[in-house]
Amino acid sequence: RGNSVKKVSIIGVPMDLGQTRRGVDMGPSAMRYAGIIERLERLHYEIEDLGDVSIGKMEWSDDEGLRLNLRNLKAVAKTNEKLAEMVDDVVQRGRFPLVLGGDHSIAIGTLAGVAKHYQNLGVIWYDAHGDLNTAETSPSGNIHGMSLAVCLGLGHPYLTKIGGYSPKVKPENVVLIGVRSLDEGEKQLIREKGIKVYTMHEVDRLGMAAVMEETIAYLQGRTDGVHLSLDLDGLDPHDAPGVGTPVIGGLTYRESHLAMEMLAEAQLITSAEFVEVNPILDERNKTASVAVGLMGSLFGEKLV
Ligand code: Z70
Ligand code: MN
Ligand code: MN
Ligand code: MN
Repeated sequence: RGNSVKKVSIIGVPMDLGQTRRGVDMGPSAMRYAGIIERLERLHYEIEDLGDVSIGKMEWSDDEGLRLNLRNLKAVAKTNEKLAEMVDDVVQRGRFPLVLGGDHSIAIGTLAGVAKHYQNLGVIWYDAHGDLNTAETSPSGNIHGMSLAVCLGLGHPYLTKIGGYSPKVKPENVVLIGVRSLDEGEKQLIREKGIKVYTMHEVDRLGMAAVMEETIAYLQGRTDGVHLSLDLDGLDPHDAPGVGTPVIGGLTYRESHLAMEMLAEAQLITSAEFVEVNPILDERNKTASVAVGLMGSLFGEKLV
């Protein structure tokens, strides 16, 4: 299973409506420019680039969304519906979906397309944040801070019902890694649902090798596929400066490569997305290059 699938389909999602920093819609271009296709071809994958999903336009008078504390609700929902259909088709055709964001609200569509193909999909959420808010708990109204909650079935039906079913994942099949910024409602939800979380505290105590060994053993035993949702802000801003919400004290470049290499070795991952690359806030496309390097490791690149 997992990365043994040698056919990869790339989908760009130039979405910036799930938050308020413009520029993250250029993430897919930046990662293509940083050489993702050549990188995977060198590893002997057969690559198909499906181009970019078209994004609904921002409605400056999105009164309903704002009233509900769900900024750009309709456009975000519509885009994720299209993404879900594309991802569904990719999995149907026996290929590995590699989704390039875009802000993290796109995980709603990716998981809607992937999860219907599994009885027990696992999710690794590699992120400084939990993205476990609902409209009721969100301090910002930004849907990118709610996408994991939506996939657990919590939130507005426009979002939770994408793909025609809900929930997409069970809380016990989710592992969060790199967390260091949670809102009060998110902490409550984590406790309530018993979601497995490796905060920076655990990463520092155990070391990344042990965190990944535990994560892999845990998910291998209970899932029939695992989606990797990697938010570049999980990394320290020193290594990944081009993100909308940098949080000091994050995972290093080296820890992140180790994590990807261990996932590759375990052949655990069946779909992946790399999100929140914002070239406007970046330094000479560093963050996109780091993202592409991590994809290289995830897909089995080795030094020797
Ligand atoms: C905060 C919120 C968030 C990403 C920031 C931030 C959420 N918890 N997610 N950057 N990727 O607004 O809900
Ligand atoms: Mn835009
Ligand atoms: Mn996120
Ligand atoms: Mn984040």
